[in-house]
Amino acid sequence: MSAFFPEIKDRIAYEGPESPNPLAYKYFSPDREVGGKPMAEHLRFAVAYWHTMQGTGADAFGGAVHKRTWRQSGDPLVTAESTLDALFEFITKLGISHYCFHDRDMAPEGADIPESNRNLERLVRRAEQLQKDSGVKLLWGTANLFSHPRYTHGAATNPDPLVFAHAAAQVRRALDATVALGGTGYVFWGGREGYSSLLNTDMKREREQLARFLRASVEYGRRIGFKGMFFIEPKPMEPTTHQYDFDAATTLNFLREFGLIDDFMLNLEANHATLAGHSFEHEILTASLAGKLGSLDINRGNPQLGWDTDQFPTDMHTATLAMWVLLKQGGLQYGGLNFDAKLRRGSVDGQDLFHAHIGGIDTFARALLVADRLVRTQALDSLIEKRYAGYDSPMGRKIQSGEFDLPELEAWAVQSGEPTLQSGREEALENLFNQYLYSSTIE
Ligand code: XUL
Ligand code: CO
Repeated sequence: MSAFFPEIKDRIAYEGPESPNPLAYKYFSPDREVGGKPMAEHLRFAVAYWHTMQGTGADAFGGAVHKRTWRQSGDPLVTAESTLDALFEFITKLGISHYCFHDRDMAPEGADIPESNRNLERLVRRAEQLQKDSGVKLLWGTANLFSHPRYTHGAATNPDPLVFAHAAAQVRRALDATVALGGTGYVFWGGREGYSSLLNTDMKREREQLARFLRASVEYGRRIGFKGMFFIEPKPMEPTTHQYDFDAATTLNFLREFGLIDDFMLNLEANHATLAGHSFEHEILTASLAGKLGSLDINRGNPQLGWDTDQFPTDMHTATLAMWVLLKQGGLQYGGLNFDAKLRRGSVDGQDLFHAHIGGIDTFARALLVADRLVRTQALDSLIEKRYAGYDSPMGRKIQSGEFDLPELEAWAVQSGEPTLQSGREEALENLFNQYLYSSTIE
């Protein structure tokens, strides 16, 4: 060990909320029991291969500024191997359990499909060994169907069937890799599945193609013994103007429309939610109510910037509401909390990767503790329930059961007169929520 992060000597440890050590956890204490299971099991944190290991700090205005020792070789396969080794050193030193990858993160694309497949198989074998040695697990795999120039006009939704076939070939092998590495999930993020102009787009066809592609992928995955869950990750825009998987509600509708609803759950990303004009918790609850909350990408956007900045999460408010919904649905059976977050361009040191992940891990660890207390005390739930107490009256029950007609309700309204306007107590509830958020009781 300590080949790539020599400045981090030991595994990051829990030192409690008052520790002055920036390289220690203040709240993440993996074995601490929360609601009957260890904290680490609730959270199942995953490092995102692409941002954490391959991030360069490049943006639309300038190239790579993050130099990393694991990408010094001129040979792409040697670089891929040292990147994989560095990933496992990083996760082990962080003391968390999982990672997520795209096929092309793990292994470089070859000159043709067979060479790409050989590259991936070679790296998957190495990952299998590293997983065995370290105990680190794969949360989910996916295929990068958006970076290569052939996917400029989409992958499954491309007007050219040969592009569709290339995408199918990639998903086939990415599924093979996910199964070999024991992933509990497989993600489809729409990448370039969307359009920028209706002047050149047959939207009906493209949505049907996407559905057919997903159907075939599920069939293949099940055929090779994939026992995990297929996830779709909604995003409203970027790279295309109109992404087909706009948000949770749009994606659920798509899955129902094409008979795919039983085969998929959603992987929801915080920054994608805000781009769609929603809060993260709105998206999470929308999926949860449909029984489709599968996994989370826990980055965040920036209120001043209107694009997918993929920053590390530090906002306790959002994280707590997310964990609150998650606990109430009994956790995530197949998923976990994948960072999908990258360092700011100016954070050039390898050590910054530790600070970023430690902050995100502690944010969600504390959020879990607060959410658990909210669930146990029912502080908010009992008030919400009270707000709807009128439905416990005889007529309220009738309405809930659906056994009423409009004239009957009119007669009741005439007889009862004008309803009393009740306060929603929003400000008082915000104060109560803050009291929980900042309470030291949970520590
Ligand atoms: C893109 C995004 C992806 C997916 C996996 O915005 O979130 O990284 O999570 O392809
Ligand atoms: Co994501």
